[in-house]
Amino acid sequence: MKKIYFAGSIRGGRNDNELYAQIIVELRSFGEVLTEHVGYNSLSPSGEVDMSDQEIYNRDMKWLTSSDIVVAEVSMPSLGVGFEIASAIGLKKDVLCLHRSQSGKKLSAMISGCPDVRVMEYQTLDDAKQILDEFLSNEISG
Ligand code: 6K6
Repeated sequence: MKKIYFAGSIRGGRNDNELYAQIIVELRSFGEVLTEHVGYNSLSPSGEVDMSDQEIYNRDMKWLTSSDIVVAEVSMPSLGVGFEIASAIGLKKDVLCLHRSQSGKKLSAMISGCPDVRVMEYQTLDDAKQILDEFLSNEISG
């Protein structure tokens, strides 16, 4: 079973967390999603968790290293997601970035201009699902 690392904004802002949860449901049909908590409603930017930032970093980097595929929803700008994308590139992972065209924010040129990531614009959840199906079917068969 492929391991999928899903990245989405946490301290960058939680406006899209329901969307993340729906993307995670879709990702589950292609493999094991290591970072399901990114979609949790209960995870607020200021919410308390029983882990230090250092523990979170160490755990997430371990998961990122062990993953086969990285999918990031990048409509809500997040330093952590940008860091994860750059780290994933360094680790030679295949990275798909999903950006919602109507988010009102233009994607950072450091992501959209990067030749090592696939960036896909989408409008609806159905569009996103179709993009994921295409990307992940190729990944899984390839
Ligand atoms: C405590 C309070 C709120 O959230 C927490 C727990 N924090 C995190 N737990 C798990 N993963 C995290 C946490 N903070 C950041 N990450 C990772 O960075 C996730 O994998 C996200 O993809 C990304 C979000 O970065 P920020 O900069 O938006 O927080």
